[in-house]
Amino acid sequence: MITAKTYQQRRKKLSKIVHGAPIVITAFSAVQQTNDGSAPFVQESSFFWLTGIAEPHWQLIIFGDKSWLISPAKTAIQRTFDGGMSADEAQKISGIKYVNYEDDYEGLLKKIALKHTAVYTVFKHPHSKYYDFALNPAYQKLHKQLRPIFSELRNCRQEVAKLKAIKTAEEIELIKQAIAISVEGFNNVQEKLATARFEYEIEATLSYAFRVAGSQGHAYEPIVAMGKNACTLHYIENNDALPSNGLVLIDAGAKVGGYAADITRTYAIGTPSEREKNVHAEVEQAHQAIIELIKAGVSLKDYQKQVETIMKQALKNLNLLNKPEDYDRYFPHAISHGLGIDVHDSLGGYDTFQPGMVLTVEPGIYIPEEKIGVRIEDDILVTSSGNVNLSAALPTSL
Ligand SMILES: [Mn+2]
Repeated sequence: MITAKTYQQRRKKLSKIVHGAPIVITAFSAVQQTNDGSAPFVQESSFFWLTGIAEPHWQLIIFGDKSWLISPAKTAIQRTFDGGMSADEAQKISGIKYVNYEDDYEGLLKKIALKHTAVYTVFKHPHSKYYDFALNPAYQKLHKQLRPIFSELRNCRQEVAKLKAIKTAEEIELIKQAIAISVEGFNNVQEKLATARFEYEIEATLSYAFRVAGSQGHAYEPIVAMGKNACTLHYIENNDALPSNGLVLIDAGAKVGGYAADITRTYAIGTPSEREKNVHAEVEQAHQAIIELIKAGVSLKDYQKQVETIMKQALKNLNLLNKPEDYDRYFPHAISHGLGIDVHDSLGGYDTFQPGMVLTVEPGIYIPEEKIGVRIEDDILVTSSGNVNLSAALPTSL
């Protein structure tokens, strides 16, 4: 559990980095799923990291050593249907003394703007122009509110990301719990493989295991993909029949206290072909070799270079590297990403691995023309002397 004291320390650190300038961070808005129904809510990760509040429509103001939470205005009817956190509860979780209501929000910002004309806030993700979905409207809404009040809006996304990238002991504990529950789910899946006939049976096994163990459920849409489906990297339908002989790729992780696990295994069903076994063996070997590269102080550029050497060798051993573009063709995604509140967390823009970083290592080889896709993914904690594979309890074998 993250204590109110920790949230206070985080706000203090961020305030110090921007030299006491005002910071306004918004919670995400709840968004429509269909007709009169809202999509399951997931909080904006910077807001969650600074407050611990997992409800939509709140705002956080930090100015020097003072912080305010702005509670969304709710009608009595909205409260009856949706509940909603009280000021007392919000204070207890976040350690913020001042909880204001939406109606005096602008007045407070205007008072602050008299003392400081520039304001820091989190801008939308720099890669968001490549997303094929609508962004949460909260960022835009907040910027519209701030623009007439402050003369300058400054982006502190990178500063927050840098702080968030180094996990504290209490965060690592939550990630470990999420991993332990995920490992249990994968163990149940292995028992189920002999009788399961459809991908969704494996998904259901994981969902049951994650919830019955008390986690918040899946940290992201789980992937259960046989043969050809495993070559579609974001395949989440999980509706196809499983082969009687072949492979199934499973990418899933539970969420505990807002923190994610992210694990992938590729398992045999019946008797896989020699080729399938060879692809798995190459990925497994590369996975182990890549994990061994990680320790504090190693530059991320060097890491990337060595990963390329290892993956090229693996592809060569499988006769898959005949021209340079084959590399991206058969290994089309990143080897690693940070892990935390966001499943794809930032590594904070550091040049070298830092103690306390948690990241995935997930080599994969995908051969659509042979209907074979293999990925193995573990969650790695960087330490000063090397690393700890937090998901090592789950064997990587077929
Ligand atoms: Mn991943």
